[in-house]
Amino acid sequence: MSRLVFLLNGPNLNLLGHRQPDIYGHETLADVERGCHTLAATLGLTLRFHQTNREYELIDWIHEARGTAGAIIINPAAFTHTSVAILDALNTFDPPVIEVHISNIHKREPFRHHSFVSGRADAVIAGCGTEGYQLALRRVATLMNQPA
Ligand code: CA2
Repeated sequence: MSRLVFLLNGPNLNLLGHRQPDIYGHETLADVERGCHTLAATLGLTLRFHQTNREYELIDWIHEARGTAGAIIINPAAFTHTSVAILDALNTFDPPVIEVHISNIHKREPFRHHSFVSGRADAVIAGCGTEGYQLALRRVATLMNQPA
């Protein structure tokens, strides 16, 4: 299995660490990216880390991951709750998919309780803060190290 991992982030996550620290913490997305690259290296994974405010870019990266990546970790942000298109794209990707949310979406407004992406995800991590990304990387490494 390919040890390349796509870690994809959706809209407004570029503001991480700059607004609403009570919900999303003080780490910036650059901090998260740095930490994930460091951990990925120790786990023997190669990481492609992306963020976009555009739905189609997430879909294009999921398509790019097909045939090249061994896993996708995705925080689709608000698209979690709206995007059948992202679900459809993930359904074309066979290796593990892990959905990450920094906040516990189930403890928040009712409109955040439903995730289209969870219909495809092999695991969902929510409410662990930015540590959730690291937990997802560790889970990916575990899955990749399991015999086929
Ligand atoms: O908890 C999460 O990770 C979310 O995916 C974050 C999304 C939200 O729409 C989901 O319901 C849960 C929002 C991302 C916005 O990120 C910001 C970060 C800092 C300041 C403002 C927005």
